Amino acid sequence: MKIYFAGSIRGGRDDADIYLKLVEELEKYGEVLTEHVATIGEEDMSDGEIFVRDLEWLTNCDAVVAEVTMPSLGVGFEVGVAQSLGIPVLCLYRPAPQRRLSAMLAGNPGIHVAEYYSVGEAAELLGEWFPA
Ligand code: 6IA
Repeated sequence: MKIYFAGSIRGGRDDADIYLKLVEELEKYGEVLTEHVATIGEEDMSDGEIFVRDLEWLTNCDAVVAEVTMPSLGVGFEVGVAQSLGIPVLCLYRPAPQRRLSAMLAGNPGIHVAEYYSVGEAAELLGEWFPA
């Protein structure tokens, strides 16, 4: 199982610690192609090279798990591409009073949006979503 993990990079890195823990959980279910989303440092790649590499991974993965709490243009784009390719998408979202998830995800019947409040809860959701 090749898993594409999507999380905000230029949209903001406030949730980077959570991405790291989610990637650790995802490694129980398969190969995570995009570990760098959790561990990112400066990469010696142009934006064009990043786009081509990520699209190659995205089009060849079996599942996408996107942490969508921190709004990110890149993550929204990746979710849309995956959906149009028929790749199963799980979006993990932490609700809070001061924010609302985009209707393009929250109202989208073609993807699965799951709310969570702790990494433990997210881990349970992953266990339910991935085939045993
Ligand atoms: O719009 P964003 O930057 O928040 O988009 C984040 C999403 O796009 C992630 O899920 C990644 O898969 C992808 N992505 C965007 N930028 C990069 C990147 N930049 N490296 C890898 N994937 C990326 C490297 C430069 C970084 C040091 C700022």
